Amino acid sequence: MKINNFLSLILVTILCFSCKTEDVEPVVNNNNNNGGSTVLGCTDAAAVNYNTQANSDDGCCQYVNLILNEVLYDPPSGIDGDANGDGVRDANEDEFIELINVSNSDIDLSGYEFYDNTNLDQGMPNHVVPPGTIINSNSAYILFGGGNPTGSFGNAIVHVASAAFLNLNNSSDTLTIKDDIGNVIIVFDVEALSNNPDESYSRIPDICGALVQHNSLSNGVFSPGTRIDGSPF
Ligand SMILES: [Ca+2]
Ligand SMILES: [Ca+2]
Ligand SMILES: [Ca+2]
Ligand SMILES: [Ca+2]
Repeated sequence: MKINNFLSLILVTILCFSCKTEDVEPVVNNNNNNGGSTVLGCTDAAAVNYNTQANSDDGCCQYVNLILNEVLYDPPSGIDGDANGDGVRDANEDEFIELINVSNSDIDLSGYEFYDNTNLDQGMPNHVVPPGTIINSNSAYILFGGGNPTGSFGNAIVHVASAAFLNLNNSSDTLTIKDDIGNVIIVFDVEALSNNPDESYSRIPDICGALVQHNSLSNGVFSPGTRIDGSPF
C-alpha cells in the first residue's frame, strides 16, 4: 500500500507540472483594426473632424468647418515684417489671415467675403474669394493684404486682398468673414488682443488652442500657411 501511495503521489505531481498554465499577455480586443495601438483623434461622431480610426480622444474635436488659426494685423518693422516674402515690409501688404479647413470634407470658398470695420459699414468687401477656390480637408487658406507673395507657405492656397487692403487697424478693428450667401461665419476683434505685438496671433497648439502671441513659445513672429513649427497642415 505504501508503495502504491508513493507512486500515486509522484503521478499527481507529474500531472500537475505538465498541466501548468503558461503566462501569456492579455488579449486586448480593439474594434478599430489598428493592431492594438493607441490612435489619437476626435472620437465624437458629431464633430466635423470625427476620426473613425481614433480610440483615444485628443481633446480637439471641431464643430465648424473653417477656423481662424492665425492673424497678423501688426507686421513688425524692418524686413522681419515681410510676411508675404516679396522682399518689402509693408504695414498693409504684409498683414495676413490664415484659415484652416478642419473638417473631413473639401470647402468651396468661392464668393466668401472679408471685411474690416470701415468696409463692413460701407457694404464693400476688402476681399472676395475668386471662383473655383476649393480648400481641401486639413489645408490652409492665406489672405495677404497685398504685394507679391513669394514662397511655398506650406502649399496653402494664397491670395491677396482683391478690392482693398485688409486694413486691420492695430488699435481697434474687426475682421468679419461671410460665406457666399452672406452668413457671418467668423468675427475677429482686434482690440481684445491689441497691444502692438509686432507679431501674429496664432492658435497654440495649432487648431486646438486659443489665439495667443506667436512668439510666446519661441516660434518666430509668424507662420503663414504652416503650423507654428513650420510644418504643413
Ligand atoms: Ca495693421
Ligand atoms: Ca512684404
Ligand atoms: Ca480698418
Ligand atoms: Ca500658422
